[in-house]
Amino acid sequence: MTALNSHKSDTLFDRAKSVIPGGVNSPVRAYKSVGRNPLFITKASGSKIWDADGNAFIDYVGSWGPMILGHAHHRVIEAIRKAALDGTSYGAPTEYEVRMAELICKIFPSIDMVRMVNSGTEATMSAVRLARAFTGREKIIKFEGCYHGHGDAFLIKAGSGAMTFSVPDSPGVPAGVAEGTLTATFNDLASVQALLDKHRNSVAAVIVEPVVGNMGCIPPETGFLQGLQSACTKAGTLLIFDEVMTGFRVALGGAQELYGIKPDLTTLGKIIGGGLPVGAYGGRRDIMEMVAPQGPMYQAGTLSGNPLAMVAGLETLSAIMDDPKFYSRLEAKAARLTSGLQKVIDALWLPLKQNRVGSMFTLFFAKQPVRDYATAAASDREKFGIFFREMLERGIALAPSQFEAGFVSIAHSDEDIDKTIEAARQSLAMIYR
Ligand code: KE4
Repeated sequence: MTALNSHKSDTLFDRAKSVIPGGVNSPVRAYKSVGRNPLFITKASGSKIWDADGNAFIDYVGSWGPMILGHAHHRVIEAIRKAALDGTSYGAPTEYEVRMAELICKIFPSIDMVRMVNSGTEATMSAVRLARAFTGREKIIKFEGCYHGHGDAFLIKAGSGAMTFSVPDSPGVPAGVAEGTLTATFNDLASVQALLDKHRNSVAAVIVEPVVGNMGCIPPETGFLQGLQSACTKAGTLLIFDEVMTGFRVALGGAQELYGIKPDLTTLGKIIGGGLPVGAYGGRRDIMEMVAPQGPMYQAGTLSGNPLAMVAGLETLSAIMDDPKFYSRLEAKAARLTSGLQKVIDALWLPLKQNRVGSMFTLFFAKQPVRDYATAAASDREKFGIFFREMLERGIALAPSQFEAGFVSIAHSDEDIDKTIEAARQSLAMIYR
């Protein structure tokens, strides 16, 4: 393969590193775990992105989830353009926020009220504070390898970039905060029950990625989510579904629609901002009424419910809902990809495993099925890095970490997908020759 010309990206990265920690504004973008400099992107459209050197790639990062329609969808761009002519932020309520809240409450039966914030991290931090305020309890249970943003309480055995860079327990988190976070094993109900029994009446909430994206994609095993819900109900502990990634992704109503669960609180983000900064938390009315100014639990944000983010999200959801076959079409695209990859794996007898839920997927360089942190962590990161680089050389931009999910958008064509499968066949044949 001819080496990718990335001269302009490399130059930009050198400049960036002298003024931005690690040269990036979010660690996983640095490509550190895949052994090359990051590409600096100049534009994107549909399923494609272009870097500073003019190289085009079929993109499976999709801004880490928001780009379910594909990049620069004309309806979203036009909505932002029009709204921007009326100003970019008022620091005052707008009708857009009411429409977004009404739409979320309509789509998610478990959500009676919702508060908009500016990121998934803000959403999960606020949801946990609210659970503690509502229950009067202090501890929370999360799952090893799950990632809920960079709030102190969550950087305990965290996934995503924290897992990628092996800093699952970040320095700077006070011991007192760390003590408040208990960790269980995903897909292992007994590990949850043991903690609830040991810390009886002191666990405010269990927070879970109902379909994990941040160890790579890991689906819940049959009965796991239902078991979580009943264990929480019995213990008087709130169940928080972190659907920042899965909301509107694995189904319009997220994982809770897919698996028939009504969590007490839900966090959302990504898709509901259409690519602009957004997050949200919502749930049972009796809980949400504790949030200021209606109740005593304080949470605020200068740009919460920003009009441009609202219109981008509203137009994204409207475009999805205008197509009654949207999710079946998206499923067919993702299934085409992973069944094509499976044919390559089987033909070459490769020790690789795939997980997929809807349009979230991960190819694990693992000999055993990946069902939790330990089986994910056993993946061959070095081989993944080589695979990532080989795919990039062939015009395919995967998520730059073994511990991230990839995303198929409605804009990915059969041609894109078939090209991806062929690139994977060539790359894997080279790695395992
Ligand atoms: P943000 O604060 O990054 O908007 O959202 C945090 C978050 C919360 N919950 C879940 C389930 C998430 O996946 C995320 C963020 N996802 C990562 C991708 N794994 C964002 C990418 C990044 O950190 O740059």
